[in-house]
Amino acid sequence: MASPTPAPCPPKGQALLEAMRRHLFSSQAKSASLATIHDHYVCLSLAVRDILLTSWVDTADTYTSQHVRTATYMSAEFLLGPHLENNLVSLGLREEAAAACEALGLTLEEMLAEEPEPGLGNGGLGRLAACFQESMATLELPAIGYGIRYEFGIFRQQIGPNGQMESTDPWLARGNPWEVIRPEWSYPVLIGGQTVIGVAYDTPILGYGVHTANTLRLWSAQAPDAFDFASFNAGDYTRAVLHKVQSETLSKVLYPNDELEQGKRLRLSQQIFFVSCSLQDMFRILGSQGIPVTEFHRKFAVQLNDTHPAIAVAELMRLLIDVHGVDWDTAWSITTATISYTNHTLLPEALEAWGLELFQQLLPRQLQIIFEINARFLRTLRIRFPGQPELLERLSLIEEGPHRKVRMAHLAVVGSHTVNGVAELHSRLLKENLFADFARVWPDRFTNITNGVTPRRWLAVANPPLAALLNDAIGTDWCRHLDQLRKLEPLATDAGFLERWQGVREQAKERLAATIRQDTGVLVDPSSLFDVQVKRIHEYKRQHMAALQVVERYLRLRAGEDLPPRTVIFGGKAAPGYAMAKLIIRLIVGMAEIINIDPAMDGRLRVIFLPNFSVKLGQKIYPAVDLSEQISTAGMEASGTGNMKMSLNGALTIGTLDGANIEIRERVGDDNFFLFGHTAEQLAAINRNGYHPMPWLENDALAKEAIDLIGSGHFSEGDRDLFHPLLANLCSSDPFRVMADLGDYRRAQNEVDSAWCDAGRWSMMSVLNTARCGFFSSDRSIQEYADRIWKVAPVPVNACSVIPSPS
Ligand code: NBX
Repeated sequence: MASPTPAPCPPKGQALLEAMRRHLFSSQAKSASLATIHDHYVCLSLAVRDILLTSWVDTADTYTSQHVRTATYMSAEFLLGPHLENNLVSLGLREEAAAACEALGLTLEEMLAEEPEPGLGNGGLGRLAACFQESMATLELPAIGYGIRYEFGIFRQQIGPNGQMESTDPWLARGNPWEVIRPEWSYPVLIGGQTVIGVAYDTPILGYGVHTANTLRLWSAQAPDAFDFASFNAGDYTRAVLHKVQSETLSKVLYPNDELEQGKRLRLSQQIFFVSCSLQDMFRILGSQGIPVTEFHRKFAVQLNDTHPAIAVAELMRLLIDVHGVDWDTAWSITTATISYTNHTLLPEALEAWGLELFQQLLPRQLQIIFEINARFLRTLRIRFPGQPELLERLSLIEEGPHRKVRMAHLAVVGSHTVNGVAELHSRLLKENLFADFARVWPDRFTNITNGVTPRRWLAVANPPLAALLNDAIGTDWCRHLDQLRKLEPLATDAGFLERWQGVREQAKERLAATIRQDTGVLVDPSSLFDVQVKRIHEYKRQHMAALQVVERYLRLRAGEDLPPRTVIFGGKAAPGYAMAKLIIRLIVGMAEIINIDPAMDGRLRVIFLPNFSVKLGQKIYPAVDLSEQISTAGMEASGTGNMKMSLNGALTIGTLDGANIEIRERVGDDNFFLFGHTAEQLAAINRNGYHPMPWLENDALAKEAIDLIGSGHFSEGDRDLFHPLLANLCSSDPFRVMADLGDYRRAQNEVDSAWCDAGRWSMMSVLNTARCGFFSSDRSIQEYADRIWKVAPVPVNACSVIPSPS
């Protein structure tokens, strides 16, 4: 007898639509008539989640059954950005989702706009961690990301007439469809004599075009008991819940400081909290697979994302010795075979050093272990470098003086087998300056791995028209093998292709112009040159130098010079306590106010400060950049990653020889990059002779005029005092050497103006930037970490789940 013909499998869009309808009932408990846009967003996310769950479950099964070697990435920050669109692209379901939305009378854009962004990071370091998670999954590497589930992420920034205003970011207020709580994986952490419990919340990180879905495991703090019965029964209700409140404060909020260490008690508590939970979780995994603890380093590689998790060196020792009964020497070889450390900054103010008193109060046992590590370390040094007490003092894990401190960077270097910087120049300067003494002791411990960014989020998701053009021109392989962009090179002189290229760029610029109008009320001309500097506001990044340049342009235009139309766009958050950074924002806002209403500037110059720069906003900005401003003082920007995102999307860079700019220029070619400024070596020489900005300024009439105009209150409603701290700083110490580079910066900007006037040539240079940027994929960075540091190999995941896929 013939078997009945199976029902035709509905197209995936239809399946998504059905799943959305089902979730409206079963998850949101609503009928269509009551459903809000947010309900629909949640339903779409849950429908997508249902699909990716099979990969997630299969991945966990595969890793568990094959006892795979696993890389773990420990980071206090993961600046993930929204999940929905990224997951749709990874699953190849974006169009299907758009169709499903349409069938419900919605648009996919509306859904995407509803998603709150998990802003669990400050800037570069946190975003790098997120790109790396995605690349590890795409490369099918067994990996776990470990961090903190902050209830409040990076503050929201609003811009008023007085500059930046901060408000909290309650990103979890309406729930989070992308995470799964794992109460069964909870661990106690003893901090200052009190126990806090860390509960795991897991988020799947999908690889692109593969069946792998790795886990990002973030810890949320809970009190061991909801309340203290003795106090409760005695009627003291506040006291009864005191410990609960104190404990849960631990994962409440992300510290909003970028590259500044404040030495706060809560911060050290956050560090030990997430590090201890993560290490205990690794021991649990070992145990569950029947692997002896002495094999820890064979099962796990642990990467420290800067020194925030450096306490892991002492904590792993403690767990091995105190909990698992391993002897010191074995524990030390396991620890140093497991841990490696990435440094992300040379700025001295970012170096973590914890006062001994605080350390003793909060983590007495870990401090004891640090002293023992130090004693043994100094003993070997005394033998190797006899009669050099200053060297020992410089290398010690403890900073001596009236306020003795634990140097976390030293702990990280001593406890690691490998230490890396994040771009060639940065890694060299680490060896020559910050870690020069350590490089003498262990020259082979130091290496470089240049940063990268994920082409999925930063090209496929952020710039669909460009992605479509690439697919059409060179095939679809670029998304997994970014080097394939090289195939574009011959097209850089193809008139037909250049026309399409320009069309794609215009679309992106129109889209950004619409966002600018919505967010600031200012109308900008999409055909003007979009000159963009978006990143954290910091003096070393020199947003004030770009601002001075804008004032100069304004003066030149007012004097009747003919310059091509520009829209200068700034964005970025200032740490709430960083007065100078906030003053820089205030200056840009003041300039924008005056310039944008000046009829003489109409059609020639616009200045925009886009509020609340974030991953989401970045996805709209990067594709629309003509000129990428990467103008940090040479030697100060460890790498930069915004520079890569912009160049990848076809922007030309104006930049100094700093961080990864150097490597970008090497690859895109010096004809396709506007270079200016002193090199790190030249600046070092200038510093040795004693730097003063005045001689530079005295020879520069235009710069003087610009500074005087700012000082006159022109951009501050007549207030001559407002910008005094900024101008006085520039004219006296000028710590970031703005005056030394300003003249050459102007020269390079003039070159930009002339190049822009030749639209055909500009497009060609734009294509070549994209074509030659393949190196800056985070897939390449992660491949290097996996091969050279972690020794972790890919483990492909096959679809093997017994749970049927809903489609
Ligand atoms: O890390 C950034 C660097 O400034 C960028 O150049 C680099 O591209 C990026 C990724 O490697 N650093 C960063 O975001 N933060 C810190 O380096 C940091 C260090 C210590 C600290 C706070 C922040 N206490």
